[in-house]
Amino acid sequence: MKATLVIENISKLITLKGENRPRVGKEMREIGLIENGIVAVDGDKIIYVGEGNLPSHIEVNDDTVFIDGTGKTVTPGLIDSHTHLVHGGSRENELSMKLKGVDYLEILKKGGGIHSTVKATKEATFQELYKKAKKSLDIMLSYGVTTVEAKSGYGIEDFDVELKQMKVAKKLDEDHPVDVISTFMGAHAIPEKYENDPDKFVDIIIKEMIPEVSKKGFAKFCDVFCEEGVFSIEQSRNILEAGKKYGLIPKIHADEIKPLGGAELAADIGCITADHLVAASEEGMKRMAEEKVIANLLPGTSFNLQSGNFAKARKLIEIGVPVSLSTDYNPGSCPTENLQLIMSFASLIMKMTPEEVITAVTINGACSLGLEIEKGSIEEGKKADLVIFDAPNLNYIIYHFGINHVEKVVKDGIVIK
Ligand code: IZC
Ligand code: ZN
Repeated sequence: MKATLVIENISKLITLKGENRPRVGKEMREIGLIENGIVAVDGDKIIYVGEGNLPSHIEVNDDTVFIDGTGKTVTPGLIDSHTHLVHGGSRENELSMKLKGVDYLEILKKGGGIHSTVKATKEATFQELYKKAKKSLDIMLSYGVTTVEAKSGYGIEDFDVELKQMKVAKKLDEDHPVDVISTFMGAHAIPEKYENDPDKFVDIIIKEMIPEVSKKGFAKFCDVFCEEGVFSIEQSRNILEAGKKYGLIPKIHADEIKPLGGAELAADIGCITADHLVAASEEGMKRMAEEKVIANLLPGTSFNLQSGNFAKARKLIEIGVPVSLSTDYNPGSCPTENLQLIMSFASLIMKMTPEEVITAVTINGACSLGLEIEKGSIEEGKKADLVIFDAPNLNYIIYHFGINHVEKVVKDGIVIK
């Protein structure tokens, strides 16, 4: 076997080696650390992972690229499994309202928030949306992210805008080194026009939009913003069940602000992830553990909303709920592409250990997107998506917060930076 790329003398090689399923409980602290590690790649696949030197069956030649990992930490490519990547405009105009104490749901109720991004996304051309999202993907990649989930949801009643967002995500997946996985989230806000009859809008999503998205193959997942004043538990259930019938895997924005029972619903339906969970009930969390629904936690959003409330990560891990972590990158509640900052928040604020944090953004993140067979760990046969951090160990990356520790990213076996 011939290697096209070899990373050698790696001080801390974090493999996440293990079964291709969500890691729970103490498994989230077993990161498969190899000191003085070596990784060999052929094309876009990992062909060898070990300690010390290459074994004799791995050949190298003049074309083989060598990288010295002395003093470095190497991890699988990071996975950001919850973003609202494709959108028009920005919402810095909300900052002064926020500083006066007007909260996220009040701004939304007044026709701002998501509604203002709906307007900006409608007004933006395909090219403008593409250019803006590409810039964000470039930043994400520079921070070590190699796979990103992207939700629609800024078209709401205007289905053509929903399709435009998903087409941008698809084109970026084709053009950009970062893999972009699409989620249909028509159920993101109640359009003004349906304020007095939201069930009519739910009906349109179920009968018209979901079948069309599925037919076009534009999305892998279906998501709903289940929240007070947005979509109720019953409406969310109906939408996600309809999505399931059309092959769209259910995800849910659950119990972010008000405790509606989103966690319980996620367990009932068999969602792959329930995201946010800041206000989730004890019963809901237990039900998620039973059904192995992944808790996709977004502490950057809690930080930015300044509510003082964060998801109970320690509790979730202790009762056996698998945890992943994401940015929730969006123009309102979390305008940052920096997943490393989110990793520090998860540890410093939610008290996750660095080992749990890296598990949450690699193998568990891959599971949150149904990609665990090909991604999320450094093992023979998996995709050569790797991050070389200029950091002596994992703790250093989490502790020295707010900056970018990435030295190089390897995507599909190609050295990017
Ligand atoms: O644009 O505010 N929470 N949806 C649900 C968002 C945040 C995105 C936004
Ligand atoms: Zn979100």
